[in-house]
Amino acid sequence: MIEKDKAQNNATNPKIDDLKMNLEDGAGQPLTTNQGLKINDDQNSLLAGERGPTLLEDFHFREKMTHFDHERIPERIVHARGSGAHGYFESYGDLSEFTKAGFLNSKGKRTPVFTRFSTVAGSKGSTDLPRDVRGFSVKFYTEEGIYDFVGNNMPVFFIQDAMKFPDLVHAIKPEPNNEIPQAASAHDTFWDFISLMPESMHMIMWAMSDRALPRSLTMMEGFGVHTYRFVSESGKSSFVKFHWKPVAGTHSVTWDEAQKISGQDPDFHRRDLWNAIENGNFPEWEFGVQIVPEEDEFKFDFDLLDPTKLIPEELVPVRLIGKMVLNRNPENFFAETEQVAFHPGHVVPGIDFTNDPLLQGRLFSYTDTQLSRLGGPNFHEIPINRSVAPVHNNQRGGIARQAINKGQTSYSPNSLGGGCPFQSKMAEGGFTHHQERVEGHKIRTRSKSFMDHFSQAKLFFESQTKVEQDHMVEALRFELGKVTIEEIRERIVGMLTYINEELAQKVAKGLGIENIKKPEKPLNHSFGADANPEDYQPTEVKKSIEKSPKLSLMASPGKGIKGRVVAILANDGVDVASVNSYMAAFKKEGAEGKVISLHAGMISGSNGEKIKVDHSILTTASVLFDGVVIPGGEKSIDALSADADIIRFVDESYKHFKFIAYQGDAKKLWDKTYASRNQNAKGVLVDKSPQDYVSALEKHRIWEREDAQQIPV
Ligand code: HDD
Repeated sequence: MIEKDKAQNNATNPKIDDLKMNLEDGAGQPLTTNQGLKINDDQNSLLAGERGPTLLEDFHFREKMTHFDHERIPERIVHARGSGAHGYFESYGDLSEFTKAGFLNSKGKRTPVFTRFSTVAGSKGSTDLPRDVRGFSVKFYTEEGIYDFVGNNMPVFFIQDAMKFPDLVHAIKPEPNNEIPQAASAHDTFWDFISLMPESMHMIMWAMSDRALPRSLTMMEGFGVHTYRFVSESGKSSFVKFHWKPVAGTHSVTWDEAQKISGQDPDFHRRDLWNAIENGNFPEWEFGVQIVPEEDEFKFDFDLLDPTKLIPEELVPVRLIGKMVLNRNPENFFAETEQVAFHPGHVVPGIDFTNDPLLQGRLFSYTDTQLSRLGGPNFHEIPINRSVAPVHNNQRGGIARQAINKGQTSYSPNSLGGGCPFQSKMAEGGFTHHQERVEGHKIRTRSKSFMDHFSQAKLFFESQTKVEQDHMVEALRFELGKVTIEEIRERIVGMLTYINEELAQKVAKGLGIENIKKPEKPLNHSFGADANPEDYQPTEVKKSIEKSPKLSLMASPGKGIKGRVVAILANDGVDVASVNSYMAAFKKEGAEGKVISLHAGMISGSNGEKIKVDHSILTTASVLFDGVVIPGGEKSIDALSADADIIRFVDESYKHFKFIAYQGDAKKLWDKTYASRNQNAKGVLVDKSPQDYVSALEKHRIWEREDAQQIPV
């Protein structure tokens, strides 16, 4: 533990110190019951005679079995599948001009964090690689209490009002009659709902883009989605949108890869995050804010309170204010990653809410859901959820209460307890809500300023590169191709015409829809029984900017190749010097080379030196790597080129636009691939240095490879 602390520079992480109180380590200890009684036999039940019935008296058996019977808790209703890690946030400077939040107000100030990434629709045991939004939650253990950032890897949402959240989730989850499909949006109920809710179309564009298929949890952005408020010490309020920018850049995998990864390694993202941290390649994100002065609230051609809209970075640049480093894996998945409870309503002085009706609904839902998921109102006492700032109040009792609250009084005001615990003045850090003036009639409605449903969907699509647009067309063809009801497909394609005619045409072609019906109003079917449908229909498309290049995933390639994993194909007789030089080049950059061979164990290089095999070809696949390198060595190449799985490995890497390097004799292997039919194959490095390969890999993929899709694997 102490070793680990040193390596991870965590010696001063107060949350890690706090968690140590609850660490249990059975190493070198006798086995006991939960009551501390030493156990003599944990192998056999207590029987009446050698072949007799088990006795009810067997308290050890009963205790062990009862605990086991209750080991599971309800999974999260959404975001059930997740992976988490500890780390710290370091502030770049002083943001007190805008917010009094202490953790943002001095250069170099460190705050412990626990971060959980998730998929949304799938169950706890589902694959990491569905086409889905990813959750991005960060618990900041600040000196002023817990601040939870609860966002996604996409900056907008499907719906504008929390009232629709149960409907959205019911529509996307497996269908209730047969519980099919798992972790997928490609089914009738999801698209039925969407086809009646044009407000979803901007988010649909994001969900059909490569953002929904991240290469790694460490290579995706995070967004707070809603407009929040910053409040300064003097009470000045500004609007703020939160961003996380991965230092490793934003990268994705292809849909063909994603589907294959789901079979080869459904834990792909979880393993990748875990390994990166264990190997000391700590993932990093920069924290950014878009700040809008209060007086500019109505300056935009969309409503800042509408969570289906983003503020283009070209209009309000993102100011980077700190960095998050994840440097420690949890000790125990259940205790930490499963039991952590996030809530957008956990704020500290200096951060406040807006009237975004989606956010307002969330402020109710998150505590409510923990009551059933974590079993009662004391979930804040679970070690991972415990604040490092002291907690004192008059709450008492409840299931599994841990705190032993002293004293006679548990009410306020009191005189018997000396008035304690006492209220803090604002100047002493007491939280006060921003005094926003509010007036209006009590009505169920949606603001007219929320009705421009298509302009940002259009902006997003038209800001993508050609490659990304093609992927979106394919995604929509796939998703809608799985929809069995023709009218639903037609409705969606009709809606696409409002975003981009060409997009609609291409999707229609893939679905065999010959006559696209540009749908007449009402397009939106989500309004009350007595409402005037006209009031709820999408309004004219507005265009304050034509393009927002920052919306392309490819706009942020990052620097270096940290976190990438490259396959090195080698067998007995391989050129050891070459393997070693690639390995060293990758390690130097925080990436990994993995030796893949025809068998597990060790292989002997051309000079007799032994090399450890990481995976036999039987246990791995090209989709689990970022690229492939084939060093020379006659004997090695002879054996590898006679193996069909190895040839497929290289071809599949080619199909997925990965950089391939081969050396010397390895040409013989390359010549056996389909890919080699193209004399001018792009992204294939022949007899180049490891450094050349590293530089190429920085690009992640060679999307310019026109013939990639033609590889028949
Ligand atoms: Fe939510 C979990 C993100 C809308 C209700 N949500 C949850 C998690 C993330 C988000 C990242 C997982 C937290 C974790 O790792 O434990 N949710 C979002 C974002 C939204 C959003 C970015 C839109 C901007 N959510 C949303 C609405 C509601 C909820 C409108 C309900 C009114 N979300 C929940 C929930 C969950 C949840 C049911 C499930 C488990 C949990 O809260 O703790 O309460």
